[in-house]
Amino acid sequence: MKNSSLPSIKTFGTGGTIASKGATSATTAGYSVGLTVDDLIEAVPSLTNKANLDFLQVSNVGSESLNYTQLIPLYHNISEALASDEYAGAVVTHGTDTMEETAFFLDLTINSEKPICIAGAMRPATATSADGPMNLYQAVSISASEKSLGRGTMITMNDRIASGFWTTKMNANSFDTFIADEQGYLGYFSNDDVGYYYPPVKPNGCQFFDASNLTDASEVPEVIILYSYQGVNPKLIVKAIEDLGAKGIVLAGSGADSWTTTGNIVNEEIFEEYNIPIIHSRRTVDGGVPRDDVPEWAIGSGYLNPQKSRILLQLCLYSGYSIDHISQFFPAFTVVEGW
Ligand code: DAS
Repeated sequence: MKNSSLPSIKTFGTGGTIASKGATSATTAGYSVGLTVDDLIEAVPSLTNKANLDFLQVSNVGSESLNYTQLIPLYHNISEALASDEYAGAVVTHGTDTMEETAFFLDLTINSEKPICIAGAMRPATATSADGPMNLYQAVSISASEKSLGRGTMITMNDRIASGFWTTKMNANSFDTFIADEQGYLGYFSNDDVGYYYPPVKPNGCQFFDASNLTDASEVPEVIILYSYQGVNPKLIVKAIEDLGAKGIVLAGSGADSWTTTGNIVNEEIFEEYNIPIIHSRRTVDGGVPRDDVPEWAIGSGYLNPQKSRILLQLCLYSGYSIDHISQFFPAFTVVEGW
């Protein structure tokens, strides 16, 4: 029975460590997904003081196994929930490994002022001091708060509220792993209070893509990320396009995006032959790609890391945009008018 004085929040389960069980209470690695979203909600009785919760299990896997096959239904289900008067916001429980990709995708495609909070955990539910229950509690509280309107998709873990657009998983093991070092946090959760450092604002470069007609993963063009290292094989790009059907390439270049001299020659030849967008991003964890570092036929990713650049490029290609048009969607490192 719903409490009419509380907002209703729809919670979507996708799997991840937050829904995982280990062999002992000391197990913090080598566990597997074994709980459903209703188990997670049931484990936090105080949620009933915050919101009326409905839930839907969209998938139940580690986030490394997620792709558009799960993301598309997740997108449609969230869009539908937020479009109805019934729900004030949405929460997604998710593995942390690719959480930033789902957050980025939803931030670009969900057309709603209502909040979406994605929460996960670094310890399985069976571990001593598991972080999942508090992260879920905070995510529901944040999505249920009117202060969260107009802030897009957020990642909420470890008392911090972070932008789904910018935030990256920085540490493979520690609780405090979701960080946007350059852009900072949006807010905090402290002693049952939601607080924001700024009024609602969308990040520069956060454009809306209409995915309402997107129904199948096969409709999303293939974009492949190539990773730089000393002696990287310059022909990988050829394989990616000719054998694997890539319609766009993201380079995770060294430093601020450098690629080998031979590789740059092959890349330019490939660009001339196939006329597909080649985005220069960086393998470094943070920082931007300066405009002047990027060959004139290529596109710099700005501050976007390779995995976020891939999603943005896929949405641009899905929307049928030209290369010139696509280049305008990538946030420039050099601040220009309109940014
Ligand atoms: N199991 C990994 C995942 O689902 C890690 C995690 O959730 O923390 O992403």
